[in-house]
Amino acid sequence: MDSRKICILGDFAVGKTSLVRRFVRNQFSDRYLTTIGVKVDTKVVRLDNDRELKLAIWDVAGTDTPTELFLRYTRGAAGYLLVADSTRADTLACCTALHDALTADRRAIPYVLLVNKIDLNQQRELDATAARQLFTDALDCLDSSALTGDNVELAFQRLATGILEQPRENCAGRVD
Ligand code: G3D
Ligand code: MG
Repeated sequence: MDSRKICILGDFAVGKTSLVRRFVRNQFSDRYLTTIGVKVDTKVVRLDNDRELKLAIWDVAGTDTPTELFLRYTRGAAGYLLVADSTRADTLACCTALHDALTADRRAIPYVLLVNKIDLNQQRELDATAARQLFTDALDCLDSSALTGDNVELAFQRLATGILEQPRENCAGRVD
């Protein structure tokens, strides 16, 4: 089966680890440690026309700024999820910094932007409509919630579809 590396990127505590947990195990937990080091989960996504793609999802702590470590860990990725927190508008600036660093480091690769924690509507400072103005080259900008599961599956599906639609010579991130 075709397999690709993807990364989940964004500022501290925006919900990266929670989104991966929701997607891979359909769980939400508020009792686990902040990610220490690298965690790689894999999951097979089923796309239209019965196509399948195995995603190796890299979730790494301490990559909220575009350091050398950040660039090293994203190398070989075929795509990424960029996550902001709807209750903290400033987390979008982090997404911009990470996106710009990645774009400068190599060819642009497909990504989906998520404005997460959309369930916290009383504290909302930001939504996907606002984010879309800034991230015009994103495959999609979606509001999401790792708590309710809103748009989590869809985000990974959109990314997987976008990766498979890449031209053949641009097949970064193969892990098979
Ligand atoms: P990170 O991996 O990006 O650092 P985490 O973020 O997944 O560790 O999540 C940080 C905190 O936000 C956690 O709370 C987690 O439960 C919460 N969280 C993540 N996603 C959502 C969401 O969609 N909705 C809500 N309401 N909370 C979310 P704690 O309290 O453990 O720090
Ligand atoms: Mg984490």
